Amino acid sequence: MTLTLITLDWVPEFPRGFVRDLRVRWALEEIGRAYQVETAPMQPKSDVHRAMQPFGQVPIIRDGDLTLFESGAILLYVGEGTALLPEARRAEITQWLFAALNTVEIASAIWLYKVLAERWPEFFGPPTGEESKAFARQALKTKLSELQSVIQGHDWIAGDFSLADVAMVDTLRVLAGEGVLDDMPVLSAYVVRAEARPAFVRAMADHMAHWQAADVAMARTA
Ligand SMILES: N[C@@H](CCC(=O)N[C@@H](CS)C(=O)NCC(=O)O)C(=O)O
Repeated sequence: MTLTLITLDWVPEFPRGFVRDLRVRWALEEIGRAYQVETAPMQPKSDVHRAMQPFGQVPIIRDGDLTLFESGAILLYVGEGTALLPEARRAEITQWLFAALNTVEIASAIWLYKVLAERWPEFFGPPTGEESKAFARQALKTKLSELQSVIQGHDWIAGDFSLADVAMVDTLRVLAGEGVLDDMPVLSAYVVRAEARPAFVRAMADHMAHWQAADVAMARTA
């Protein structure tokens, strides 16, 4: 069955060569898997696009009945059972995949957005100052309201409570603490619901006890 890769119908010059469909194309080339390409409009985002990717982004793949977004999840999926994801090294490869996307790409994005804002303020907002902070906050709020639409009417993000909720809620908690979710009742309730889980309560108690013990140990050596 031919896999379908969905990318944008158009982007300006500057991201060409770096749009994340590239990493999916690359993996598919490595494993010799044929694919066809479809496009989703860059602007305005279509309902069909958002039904596949709630943030209106790419890449997305369709493989039979399955539609999948997030480049990391797609790489894991297409790598399954191939030389790109040998079973013996699955955990290690997953670790480095997350390191790429969550550690290196986050640091890269923090820097890159400042550079891009200097070059193209019309796309990325002013590079510094309060206006820049307001622009970043607005971009974040857009993502959060898209996420809110996904969670609306559900307790958890993907069926029953799962690792996806552990990761998503722990990412949202810092924003809740900063008041960013104050006007987002669905996300606020999602965080509250998750934090009420006995496992979360136990984990948090142990987490805080650990830091308390560290303070005591440090005070002893001071
Ligand atoms: N974490 C996502 C990021 C996706 C992403 O940022 N996609 C960009 C292209 S590389 C996009 O679709 N931008 C258009 C938009 O945000 O409107 C992934 O890895 O798939």
